[in-house]
Amino acid sequence: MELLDKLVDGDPRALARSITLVEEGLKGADELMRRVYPRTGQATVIGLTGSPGSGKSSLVDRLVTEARSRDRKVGVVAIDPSSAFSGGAILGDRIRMQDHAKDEGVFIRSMATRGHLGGLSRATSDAIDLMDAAGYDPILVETVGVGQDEIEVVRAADVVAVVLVPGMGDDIQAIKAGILEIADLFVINKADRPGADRLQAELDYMMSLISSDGKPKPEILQTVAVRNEGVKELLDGVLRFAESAAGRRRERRHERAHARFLAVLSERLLASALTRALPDDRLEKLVDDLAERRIDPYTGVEQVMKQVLS
Ligand SMILES: Nc1nc2c(ncn2[C@@H]2O[C@H](COP(=O)(O)OP(=O)(O)O)[C@@H](O)[C@H]2O)c(=O)[nH]1
Ligand SMILES: [Mg+2]
Repeated sequence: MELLDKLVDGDPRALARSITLVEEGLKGADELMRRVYPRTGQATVIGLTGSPGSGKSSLVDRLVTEARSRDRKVGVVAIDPSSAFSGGAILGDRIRMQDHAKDEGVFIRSMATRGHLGGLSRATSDAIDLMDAAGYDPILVETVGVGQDEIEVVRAADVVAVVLVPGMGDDIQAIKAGILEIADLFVINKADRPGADRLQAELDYMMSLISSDGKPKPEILQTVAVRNEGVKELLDGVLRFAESAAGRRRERRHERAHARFLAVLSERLLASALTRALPDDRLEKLVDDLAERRIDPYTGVEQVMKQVLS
């Protein structure tokens, strides 16, 4: 398979084409993934999450430069929250990332959250695998910490860094509990602003209340992305965690494989239900029947399942 050979050779165009092929589920995608999969599992996957504007893209940009200075090829997956409010942020990302555009050792890919029918984590995992097979390591995944889908995506990383900013004061109570739980490491970015130490103390206290289940307390690091301060330490910190016993690399990969399999299975089952049992306007008609109470969802699904499994 020519595409695979080029991909493994590290040809960025082949990588870009492969990701599109798989993301859109085009002909040859399954075969490609079948061949790629045994070559994956090499790269360290670093997830960065946090509120919009906390400086994730700025940090990713600096981390890329730092990793490049260590002679590593770096992959970046940026999950675009496809909503109006972030339009500006994404534009900013593009401009920032242009510095790396001519560097063949850096591969950046954005993925939209929309249009995946719940398959965002599947598509992201595939993109990560393809980058991995092409020799990119580490792979950075940036996503806003909202929505179940995006949390799934970042959870699948070997190490998850949650980015916070000072000046939130008592609002720290308002940080979504789910986000705190997935943190392997906290980054207080914009530490040039007042309140970084106070936030660190609050986080420290909060984590001492939460993490009593034998899990070590997440490390807290301060950074100033715009001045490249703390970035080296951040890269060291995440890599150290990913390699450590606390990183539970095997366990995490097991969890990831489990979630991945179920994601592919459900995506395929859904697609097959839609094409085999509910083609054309059959879904619309069924929905009408449901809305008008002519049929209940369970009976509807049972009928569809019969056709899918027949
Ligand atoms: N003062 C200060 N501003 C920062 C820092 N890091 C990022 N910013 C700014 O915060 C804004 C949002 O950054 P961005 O990286 O796009 O955040 P993202 O939405 O989390 O990806 C930009 O205007 C950055 O220049 C920092 O350490 N200190
Ligand atoms: Mg961003």
